[in-house]
Amino acid sequence: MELLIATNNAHKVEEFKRLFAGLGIDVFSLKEKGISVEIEENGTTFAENAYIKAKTIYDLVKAPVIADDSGICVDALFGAPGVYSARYGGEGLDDKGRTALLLKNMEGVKDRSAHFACAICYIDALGKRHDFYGECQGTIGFSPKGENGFGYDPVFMVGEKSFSELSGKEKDQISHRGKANEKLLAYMKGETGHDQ
Ligand code: ITT
Repeated sequence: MELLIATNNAHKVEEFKRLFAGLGIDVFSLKEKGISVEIEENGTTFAENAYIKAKTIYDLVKAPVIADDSGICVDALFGAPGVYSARYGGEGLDDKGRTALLLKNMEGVKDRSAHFACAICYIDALGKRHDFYGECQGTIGFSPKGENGFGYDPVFMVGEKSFSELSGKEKDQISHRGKANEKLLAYMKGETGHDQ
């Protein structure tokens, strides 16, 4: 089975390729299939945005697609940046800039609890939509730590370590994306009648 990942984020592609490795599903990125589209993510929930991305690409290829919409939700910031994680602080900022802004907005804040959230939308070969969701609880650190991962990983602490201080495989075992994907794989296993 071929599965297309409807994302322009190379880090997500890398994580999904790892999560599907050895399961008999050939995972392709949009780039690998020569598809280049800017999709307006105007939903207000992770699930809505994941569906918008998956449906846009499904309509182009009419083949199985998954999309991921994810972000970091900080309790003391009333859930921000949340669905706006990729656009936090506006267009001019990169991962480092957004992370620095988050740390600035958390200056002097005692309650540092936060979670990463991930909605995966799978549209199957027949065009039917399936939604999966995963979360990972943690805290916001006081400075960036570690070199691995992407986005807010350097400031997202799970215990003593940031996501960026974990190996990819260690992150997969506890991450929001890993958990949502586990549910997707369990669904696919039922769909095909064998392990995926
Ligand atoms: P696509 O929409 O093309 O998939 P994107 O990067 O714009 O790519 P989102 O709209 O889902 O993806 O935004 C998610 C943002 O949340 C992402 O850019 C990161 O800043 C952050 N994020 C999500 N998952 C993360 C993770 O595992 N580690 C660190 N940051 C993450």
